[in-house]
This record gives sequence, structure tokens and C-alpha cells, in this order.
Amino acid sequence: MQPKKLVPDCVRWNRMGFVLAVLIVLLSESVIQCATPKALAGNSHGTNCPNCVEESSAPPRWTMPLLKLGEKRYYLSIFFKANWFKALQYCRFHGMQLASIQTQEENDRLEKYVKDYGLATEHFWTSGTDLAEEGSFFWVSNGRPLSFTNWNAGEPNNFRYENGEEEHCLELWNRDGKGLKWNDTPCSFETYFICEKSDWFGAVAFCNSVGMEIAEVLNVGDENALREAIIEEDPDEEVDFFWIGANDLGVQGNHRWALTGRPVAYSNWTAGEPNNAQGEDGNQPAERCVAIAKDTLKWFDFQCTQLRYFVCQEFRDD
Ligand SMILES: [Ca+2]
Ligand SMILES: [Ca+2]
Ligand SMILES: [Ca+2]
Repeated sequence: MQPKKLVPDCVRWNRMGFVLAVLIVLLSESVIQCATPKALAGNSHGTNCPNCVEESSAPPRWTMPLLKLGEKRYYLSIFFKANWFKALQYCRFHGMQLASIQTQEENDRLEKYVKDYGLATEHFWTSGTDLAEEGSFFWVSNGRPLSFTNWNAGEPNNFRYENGEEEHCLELWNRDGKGLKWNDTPCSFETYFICEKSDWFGAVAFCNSVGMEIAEVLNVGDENALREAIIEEDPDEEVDFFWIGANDLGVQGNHRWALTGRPVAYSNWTAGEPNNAQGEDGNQPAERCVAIAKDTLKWFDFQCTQLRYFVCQEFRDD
């Protein structure tokens, strides 16, 4: 017999450690109070989480841990269907993002998993869309254009339906028995979807989606506040680093803060960083995003596409 559910799914998700963000709330310039996503879900979102009701008949969430495929961590939403916008919102609410598929390898791994799991004939939303410009698909989760394509034959065809709706959202669908390939389909269609753990860009988007910004560390006071937030979150031992907003995506070596574009004045680099390392084979993308070590709060630059925990904060007045 299943245990009776006493808490909304959103809250339980957080308790089970699925939440990737630590949220800190700035009360004034120097006094910062911590609020974990757990608290956020219980307070501001817990009473009106749009997906909690729909999930009420779903199997217990803890039977579905994050799926590790290659470097990525996925959550396959197979307990309820949603249109593309709601799927996007759902992933973000849980500190994740709708999946982006950037290599054939990633596609193959998902295909194998979905098949092994008995879901080979289902459709799954990804973050791909051409809503901004017809025919120009990109991954909305990270803003990047498609780095490879895997369309079913004849797709994308932007089919126009009787009600005038066209096809602007990218789903995975084994249409012809030739594997989990891509199709453009109306964004209003309701289907299953795949969330993935956030990279730096997803962290920025998540903070934004809850009315906050990715953390800025402007002085020692901010750093101490960050430490408290991280301690409160009590991440497991596997977690080493947290994304913050500093990056040199604009000009190599010239670090700025994500939200304001202000140059990084205060910094706390560990010895030898930022080193803009290129990976072992020297062919990895440059390291342009900054994360802080959980224990020392020292700064490191990493590839922005790496998947990490992150810290959000409320907008500053100054
Ligand atoms: Ca289209
Ligand atoms: Ca289509
Ligand atoms: Ca580095």
C-alpha cells in the first residue's frame, strides 16, 4: 500500500534533494537572510503551484530519481502531459530546464533509455522552438542554435492546422520506427517532456523565472551571506561548486556580472584561476563562467555548459 501523501509534490521534491538552487534574500545592504527553495515552495509557491493538482494521482515522486546519462542529469516527466509552455514552467519551477540536445550522443542515450523504459512510442518536449523566427530553431533553455539536427524525414514542415496554428515547438518522436528523431509540432499540444539539470545559462533563467537574479558577490559581506545560504541548503557531498553571476562571455579575461553588466571589482579567485582551461585534449570550449567552491568560497572559472548548483538573490536596490 502506498503511503498517504501529506505534502504537495513541489515540497517533497525539494526535500528529496531535487532542487538545484539556493535562494538568498537580501534584506538590506549588509543583512542577508537565507531562504532555501524549500521555504520558497512552502510559502510563495506552495499554495498555488500550478502543477501540484495535476500530479495528485501520480505515483510517488521518489520512485523517479534523476536519471544520469553521460554528463547530464534528466528528469523524464511521464506522469502527466503538458503543453510546451507549461512544461517549460514546470522544469524551471523545479530548478531545471527543458532538455536541449546538443550532440548525437545525447540523443542516442535518451533514445535507448526511453526504449528500455517502454516509452518508445511516446512524444517528449524539448526546449527547441522557432517561435522567435519561423524556420530558425534554437534551444530556448540556453539560447543556442541547433548544433546538430535529427529531424524525421520531411520535418520540420511547420504544418498549418485548421484553426490556423502552426508548428513551432520541437518534440522527440519515433514516427517511423527509425529512432527518437525530431518533429516540429504545435506548442499547445500536450505531451510528456524532459527536464535536465541546469548549466550556467539555465541558472540565470531559473533565477529570473522566480523574480530574482543569479548571485552577485560584491564584497566580503555578500560572501558571508552566500556561505550561510549554502550551509542552510546543506547540499550532499557530491556538490563542490555553486554558479554565481560572474562571467567573461563578452570579452575573454574581462569578467562582468550577468544582470547588470558591471565589471567585477571585488573577487576571490583561488590560486591559478581564472585559467580559462581548455580541457585535457585542449579542444574544450573556453571557461567563461564563475562558480564558487562550497567549502572555501574561492572562485573558479568553468565551462558555462557544466551542470552545477547555483545561488539566486533578490534584486538589489542600488
Ligand atoms: Ca515553425
Ligand atoms: Ca511537423
Ligand atoms: Ca578554471
